[in-house]
Amino acid sequence: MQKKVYLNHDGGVDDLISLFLLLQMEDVELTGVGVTPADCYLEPAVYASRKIIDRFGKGQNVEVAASSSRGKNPFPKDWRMHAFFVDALPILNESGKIEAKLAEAEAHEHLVHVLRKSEEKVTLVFVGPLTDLARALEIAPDIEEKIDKLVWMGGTFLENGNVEEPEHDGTAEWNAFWDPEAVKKVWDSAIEIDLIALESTNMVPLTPDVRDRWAAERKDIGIDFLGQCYAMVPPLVHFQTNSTYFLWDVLTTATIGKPDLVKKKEVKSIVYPNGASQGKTEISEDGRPVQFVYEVKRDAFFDYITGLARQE
Ligand code: AGV
Ligand code: CA
Repeated sequence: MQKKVYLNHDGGVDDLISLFLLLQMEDVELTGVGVTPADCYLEPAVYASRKIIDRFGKGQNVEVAASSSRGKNPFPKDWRMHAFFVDALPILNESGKIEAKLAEAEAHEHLVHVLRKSEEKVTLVFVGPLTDLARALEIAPDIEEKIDKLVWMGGTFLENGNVEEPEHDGTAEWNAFWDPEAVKKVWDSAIEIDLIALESTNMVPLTPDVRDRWAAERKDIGIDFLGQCYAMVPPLVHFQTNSTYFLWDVLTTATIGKPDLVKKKEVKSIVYPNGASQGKTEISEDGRPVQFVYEVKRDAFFDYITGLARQE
């Protein structure tokens, strides 16, 4: 039987690749996609999503819903531009038309509709901020029982997160920082959470050897798509900077198709909803349980996503 999955992403390169890879997983039924204008601009991210479904969805019928959510702390513009680059790739524009449907509802309402009409429980994959889930829970608390679990790329228990912004102490991860109150709202629910935090994503940086491998196999159209997308973002070469790219969301998505790529353990965690540490997640006895991913089989992960991408 296929596992039902709903994806909410925020239009980065690894977000759009996550959509592409979910569409390739045979044991996954993708029930819908929401797009949050956090680490992207909304319009190109929605277009790119619909074009990826058309080009690589093998006829699957998946609706895309645009989010009306706005975060407290906006992402840097340079990063948000990536969605324009992916949307403009010739491979996504060859047909000259878009068939995948744009939902009439806003993304948080769309999520409610999809969950309410599903007979089975649905796994939520959020690879951006949690705003749409928090808003969905607000207007429809009944959806909680339809959620199998939430698999979220976000947070960290490390001393340093990846936010480098004025008025912040640097302890948060960006998806949590964009809307810390949404994280709090979700933390206060009873939803089971798999947390793919920076501890594990730090183990899968984009490196030149990975790019070389995709370049060597570029004759395959799916691998070429990976290579083209990851040509837009800076790899880890000599040292890590604030812009260095990791496969954050792709690791998160890969745990859906191949859970044994990672190791998890239960920890209890709280989140700081405001102040200089806003968005910081912390291990605390007073916290709620999360299944924390702390280790990745790095080579097996890259083999898995490369194999999934291959079209022939
Ligand atoms: O914090 C990681 C999240 C992931 O969902 N995003 C990127 C991934 O899609 C924000 C982010 C942190 N550092 C970045 C980010 C960077 N250097 N470039 C682009 N986005
Ligand atoms: Ca993201």
